Amino acid sequence: MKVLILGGDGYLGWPTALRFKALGHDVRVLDSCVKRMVEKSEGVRPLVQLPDFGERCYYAGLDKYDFDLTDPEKGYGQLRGVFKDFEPDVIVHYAEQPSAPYSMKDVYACISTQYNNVIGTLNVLWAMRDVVPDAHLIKLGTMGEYGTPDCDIPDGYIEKEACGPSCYFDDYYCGQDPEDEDECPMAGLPFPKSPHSFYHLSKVHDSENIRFACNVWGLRATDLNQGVVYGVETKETRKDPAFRTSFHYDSIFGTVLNRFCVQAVAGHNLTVYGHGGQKRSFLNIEDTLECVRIAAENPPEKGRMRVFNQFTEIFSIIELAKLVQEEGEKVLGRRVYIECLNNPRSEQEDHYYNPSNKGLLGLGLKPKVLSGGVLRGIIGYIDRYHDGIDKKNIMPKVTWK
Ligand code: USQ
Repeated sequence: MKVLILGGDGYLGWPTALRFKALGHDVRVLDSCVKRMVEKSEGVRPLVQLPDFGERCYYAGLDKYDFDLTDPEKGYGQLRGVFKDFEPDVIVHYAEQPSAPYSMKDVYACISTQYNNVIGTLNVLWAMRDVVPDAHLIKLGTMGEYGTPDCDIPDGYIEKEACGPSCYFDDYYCGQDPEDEDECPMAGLPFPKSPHSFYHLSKVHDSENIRFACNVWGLRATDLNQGVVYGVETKETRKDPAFRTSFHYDSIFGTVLNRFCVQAVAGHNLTVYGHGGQKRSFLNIEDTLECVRIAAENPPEKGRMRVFNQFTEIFSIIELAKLVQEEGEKVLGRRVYIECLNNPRSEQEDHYYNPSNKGLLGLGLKPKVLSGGVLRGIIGYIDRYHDGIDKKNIMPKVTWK
């Protein structure tokens, strides 16, 4: 397959490119490196310094494009040129601003997040329509699109089994008695969204735009609603120091489990926001690559935006902190402390949470779970680079209020 990775310089885009190349596919990567610029302006950096984008592509033998696909004058035209030149079968789209706290920082960061994410995706959709209408778009969405509703969360669309006592709508919406066991008359409609940041909202807007483009232009797409990713390396990034990926632990770009592992190594209290009862879905970085591979090898039919919830396990934040505390004390040979901070975000801390991931499991995903030495491996890796930890970027600085 010809695989084009948009956002190929990032935490997930880079190892995805290496994985598809290792599988024997023809891979090219595109990135504007805007994330590296934002890191500088925010005063944060990855744990381990990386070669620049051109160098790492050269070492890895990957052809690259480095322009901004949101550029108002040239973005769309350049993307059309890439599609004409390479004619990708699969376009994996990671080229988005990935941080919820960044999007909540101020009006400029919020607008640049939504502009970058929504406009970038629109350029991809239009260029696909015009040049490669049969290609398969694999778009990274987020589990945060759904929020934490008081009901089960299906793979993107309301299922016919949604009717019955646990129905989340009342008869005001669908005209059906909620006690009825009949098929849900709203089956097939997108599941309602209730995201908890302007970043997560940008992904909701993307999903709607992609679904519309599939409906009216007959494109095909997979929207991967991904949970919180953790992990430091993959089979391919381990092979050469130049292949390492961009691992963040700061309060802007670091995700929670990665942050807790770094905090344990740095001798910092683990920063649980609120009392930590909030539950999230998680997956290992290896499983991100695996899910994208599975999606690529099993494309949907034309005219359809398929949705998969992409995660393997569910934890509350306090559960995770306790796991890191326990494993950290064993690996590091000293006490690890947990601190419950005033929650800087606006989110429910006690809630029902039962999302489905049956779509990807049904296509053969074999989850790599957190137990069984995975945490030990992550903490051990971080400990080797503990000199690179910048402790002043650990505490949260952005609040939602
Ligand atoms: N949290 C803490 N302490 C911390 C950091 C986070 O308690 O030091 C809590 C947050 O309050 C939140 C949860 O951990 O309840 C997850 O926060 P996060 O920063 O790990 O994840 P989030 O901001 O939701 O975003 C991340 C990625 C994003 C992806 C999303 C998947 O940055 O790109 O889309 O995870 S999900 O969370 O399922 O929407």
